[in-house]
Amino acid sequence: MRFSSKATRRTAPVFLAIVTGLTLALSGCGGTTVNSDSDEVANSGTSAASANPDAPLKEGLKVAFLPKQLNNSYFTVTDRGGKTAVEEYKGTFSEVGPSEASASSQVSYINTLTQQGADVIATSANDPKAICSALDEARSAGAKVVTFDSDTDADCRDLYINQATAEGIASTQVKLISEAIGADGGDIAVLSATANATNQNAWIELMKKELQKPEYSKLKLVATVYGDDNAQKSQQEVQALMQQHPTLKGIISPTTVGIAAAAQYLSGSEYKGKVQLTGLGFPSQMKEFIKNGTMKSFALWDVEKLGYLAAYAGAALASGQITGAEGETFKAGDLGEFTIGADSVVLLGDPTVFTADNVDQFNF
Ligand code: RAM
Repeated sequence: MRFSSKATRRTAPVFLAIVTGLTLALSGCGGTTVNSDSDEVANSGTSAASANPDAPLKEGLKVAFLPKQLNNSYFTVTDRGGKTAVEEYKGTFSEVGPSEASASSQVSYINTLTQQGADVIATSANDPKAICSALDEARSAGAKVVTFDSDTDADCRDLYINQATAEGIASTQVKLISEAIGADGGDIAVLSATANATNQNAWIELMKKELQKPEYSKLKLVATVYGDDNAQKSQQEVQALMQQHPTLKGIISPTTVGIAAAAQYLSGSEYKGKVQLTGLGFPSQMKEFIKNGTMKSFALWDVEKLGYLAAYAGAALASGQITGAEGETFKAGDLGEFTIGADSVVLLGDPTVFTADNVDQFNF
């Protein structure tokens, strides 16, 4: 047993209350109706009526994890969670992927997986559209496609496993930078991953909305730059930001690679403790920068559980337990039961905020 958290029943973001009610209603009548208001939920090409919640998980499933890029420790951890799950249900786990996170770098890997007859492809997409036709071919050949972390357009996959609501991720980061800078506010910038990343782009749009709230009227977003989830490029971008915006008061980096690179740069510079930094990072990587005064807080979710959940979702699809339709439920090993929400999205949980008070308590 790997995870200690209690079994929870999760649903998609905004629709929590509605979907919970709907789920109860649906389970009373077979539990497999597709929401006809949404074009996107009918994406699996499989009739919702064909789901058999009692079908056993198949053994011997070929499950491939295809991250944005291999040399990013975030995906080492998601994929480790995926491997644990696949071993639990006696499938064959593999991990393949590019060394850089450019838009189409995943296409050739998908094509190979299709040729090899993968049953499940679990992927964090570098671009919402660039891999869609390759995924279409994979699905036509019989593979189930689960996106996690960074989604494609909804009609390119069977399910998306969302780490936390995009609204929650965005509002948390804006709140943290605001608290770190203090009441006087000032100019801020975003150091993102790649310019095409579905997940970061969704968060940035929502951060912009959040910044329009009256309580953030003294914060002004002056630049968004892209480090491409490459440590060296991310540091160069921070350096350039500081040259172009000498009055900058804070940086939000919604990427584990970007925040670590920015912290490294700031901690060795004249800006340490003067230019605030927050975003999404690993406690194990970021705690030294909390302790040395470079930053005060940051956030993330349970990355290993994200991969574990994605692998179980893929097996539930490939075993016919679910089709990806809203309201269906499946069990994800130690994590318990999950309910599919609107747009075929499954929500892992809430982000955790790390500060000097708790950063030592986490081992990832
Ligand atoms: C990087 C990747 C990933 C993102 C995390 C927070 O590792 O861009 O997609 O979710 O940061």
